[in-house]
Amino acid sequence: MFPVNFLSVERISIANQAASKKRILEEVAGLLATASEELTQGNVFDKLLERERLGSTGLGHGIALPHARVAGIAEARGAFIQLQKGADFDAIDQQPVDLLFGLLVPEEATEAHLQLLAKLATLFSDADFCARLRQAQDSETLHELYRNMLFTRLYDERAIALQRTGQLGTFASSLGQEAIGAGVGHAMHPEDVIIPSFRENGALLFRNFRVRDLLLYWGGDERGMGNPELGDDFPICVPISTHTTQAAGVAFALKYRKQPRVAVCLLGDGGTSKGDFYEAINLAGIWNLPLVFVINNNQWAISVPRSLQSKSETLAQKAIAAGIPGLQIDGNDPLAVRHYAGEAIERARSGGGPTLIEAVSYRLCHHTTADDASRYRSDEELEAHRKLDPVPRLRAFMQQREIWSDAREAELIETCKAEIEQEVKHYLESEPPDPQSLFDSLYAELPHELLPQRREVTGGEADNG
Ligand SMILES: Cc1ncc(C[n+]2csc(CCOP(=O)(O)OP(=O)(O)O)c2C)c(N)n1
Ligand SMILES: [Mg+2]
Repeated sequence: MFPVNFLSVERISIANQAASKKRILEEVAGLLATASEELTQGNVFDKLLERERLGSTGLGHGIALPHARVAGIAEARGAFIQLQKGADFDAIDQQPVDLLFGLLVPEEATEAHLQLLAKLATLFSDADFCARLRQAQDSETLHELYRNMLFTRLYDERAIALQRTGQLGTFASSLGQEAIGAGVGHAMHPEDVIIPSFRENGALLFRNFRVRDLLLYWGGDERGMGNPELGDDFPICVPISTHTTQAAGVAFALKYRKQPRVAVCLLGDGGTSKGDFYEAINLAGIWNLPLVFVINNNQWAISVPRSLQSKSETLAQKAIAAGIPGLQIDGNDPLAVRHYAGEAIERARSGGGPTLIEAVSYRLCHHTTADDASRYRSDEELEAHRKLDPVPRLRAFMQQREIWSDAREAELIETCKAEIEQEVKHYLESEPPDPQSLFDSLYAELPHELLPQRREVTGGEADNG
């Protein structure tokens, strides 16, 4: 074994960068080649291949860029770039391509090494690349993110089984998008306020929402969102984008009270077509609100694909109209989500105003249990995206760093399942809600015409008058 820390494998989305992808790659390769002239003593990339480590990243078996094969930076230092299998370097500008960029650094990074990192960061217009790499070293963060993602996946599976056996209402899974909920939830402070839509199970589970609450909610029981432990967090919002203006209101209140707290609002790609969304980002901008919007661009809004949703090249650029920062990130990379959500949240907390983040992911599930996606999307598309699944991706990354093992995986699955079963038991054994509660949370004062209906469900005489 050679003495390196395998710091990070980054899947950097360069699909929407203005500059030519080919030019960026050529510059990266050139930079590595020059650096290696001074420092190379061995080819780390070859050593990695020898150990078949790349094959186990879960990020796709790639081919090395010929230029980058001279990427070793001294015995234990190096960098490599890898293209998705089958990618044609000359045609790269026409292809949506995943670029895999890895860095190997010694335990004590030298100045030369950090300088190289900084230069690479500039090329990717990513000034915080180094910070992100440092974060990738933090095993505790990785374990917390992974536990949340795995737990969310197992909870989803169980909820779908309950729905299919008539024990739960319609349910929206977050399969394939777990990195978004995990990264955002992890970045929030307990005193912040989440204003969620319905696909952020992981973010909710990082807060005080319990599985039993979520199941009650999807079982049609409002008590699920009534747990006093939820504090100021908002309930799940199914009406599309109506919560975005409410989020602006929440953020205004936090600012007005001079509280160092941040409102975080999650929505889908389809939600960005609503007028409410434009109003909300406009207010957030002009009032410089402590508000972070995170769009889960899972490429579909029920059966409407992203390509028919908006002519806008990215959803992130909608921020330009509101005069606020907007960025598009890889939503299947939990470290990227954690980093950029954290940065935006802390900027908002310190008075720096709102941010719009577009996290690009893919809905590997049906829209909800009431949907059959095979009627409108191809198996090929689904299979292609399955390869980018964030859960095996993070697991492979941790295994590669030797901070995860099959035994730990089995143990974690077992504890998560046991915890979920406890919660399911609570849910199934809950007393049914009082029928009159149907009327209680909708209006401050019940309209006159609903009074007779309320009396009817409480067992009183029907009153038609
Ligand atoms: C105001 C409103 N209109 C229509 C619907 C029906 N509806 C439920 S989900 C959905 C699509 C949402 O797509 P997106 O915003 O991309 O979120 P995703 O479901 O993909 O997470 C629609 C139109 C709704 N819930 N609310
Ligand atoms: Mg969507």
